[in-house]
Amino acid sequence: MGIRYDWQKAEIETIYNMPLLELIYQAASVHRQYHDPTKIQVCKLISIKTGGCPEDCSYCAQSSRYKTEVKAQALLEKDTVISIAQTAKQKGVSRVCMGAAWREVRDNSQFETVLEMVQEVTAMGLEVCCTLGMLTTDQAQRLADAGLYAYNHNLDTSPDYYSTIISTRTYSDRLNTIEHVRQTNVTVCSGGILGLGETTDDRVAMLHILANLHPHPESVPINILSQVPGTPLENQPDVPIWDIVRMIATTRMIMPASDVRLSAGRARFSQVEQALCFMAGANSIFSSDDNKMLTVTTPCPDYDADKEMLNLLGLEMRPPVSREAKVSSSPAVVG
Ligand code: SAM
Ligand code: DTB
Ligand code: SF4
Repeated sequence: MGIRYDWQKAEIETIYNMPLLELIYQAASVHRQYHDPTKIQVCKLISIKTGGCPEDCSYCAQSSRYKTEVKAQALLEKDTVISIAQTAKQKGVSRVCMGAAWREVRDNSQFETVLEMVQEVTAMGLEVCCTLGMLTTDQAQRLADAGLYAYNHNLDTSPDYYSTIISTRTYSDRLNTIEHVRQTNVTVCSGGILGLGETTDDRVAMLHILANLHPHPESVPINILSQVPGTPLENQPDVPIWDIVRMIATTRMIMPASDVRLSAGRARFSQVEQALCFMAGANSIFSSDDNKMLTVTTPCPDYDADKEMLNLLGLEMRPPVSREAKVSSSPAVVG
């Protein structure tokens, strides 16, 4: 079956609710048609600007509205970012994702510094991703000119549930930024979070929107809520592993050529649980050397521990590709 952009919500719901082992089997089969199943993309997150964000995302440690452990910091120095990227490269990481706790990109000297960071880390032969909040087409083009490989901007949940989680921007704002990135040759990274108190219907509705974007986002992060003390969602129950496996497998089935990233929340899972996620079609992870995702509130497994796990499972770290090679070869952006 080819790549489809006309998924009906009911079809996605049927896939999500399939008997679990059948779902994993089908997703594993689709995975093998579009990807080398022995390769896992390993990414490193760098929080280039931490905390003090004016948005009110109910899950986030970096919102200035909530009293969390995170202290607001200035933009990191370029050399600090380069040095973290160098260590990551030595460890076999192929993608570096720079995150800023901004509502939107502004045309100021900080943006100029970010553009230099993008240029220099790209020149090291790494794929660079940025997640800086909302941006205009012009700003997206400047990032593209600096060599940016991907832009991350998550839909997070369904349109109906969105305003329960975030009141300072709308779903359309999110879709608009994704559209602005699409007007350049930067690839799109967009997914969501499980564990916000959403229903299965919300999860399916989010996947429905992602799977009808044409082309599909080249990468789809599946985050699992890391309950941050001080945020409105601090007391949410843990998402069961089976929901995560279902979500990954469904994502793999409906966006077969995209990378599916087992993102925040992975640290809580055993090697056996993670192996199930890889079998269900996850082919990307974040790994670190400072035991954190973006902030201290969300642990991230260690480079060496991850290498050991990948070895054990017969998996290898995927090397970086250039944006031009990806754009011309990927079935996700053809047709
Ligand atoms: N400020 C930018 C934005 O919101 O697009 C970029 C950074 S933001 C931290 C990127 C994504 O991280 C969010 O969209 C959300 O999916 C995820 N995230 C943030 N806090 C999280 C948490 N506590 N647990 C799980 N995922 C989280
Ligand atoms: C994404 O979807 N997940 C990453 C990345 N994109 C930027 C972020 C996870 C954040 C975890 C929360 C924290 O570390 O505070
Ligand atoms: Fe700000 Fe992004 Fe956190 Fe929302 S998720 S509060 S926009 S850093």
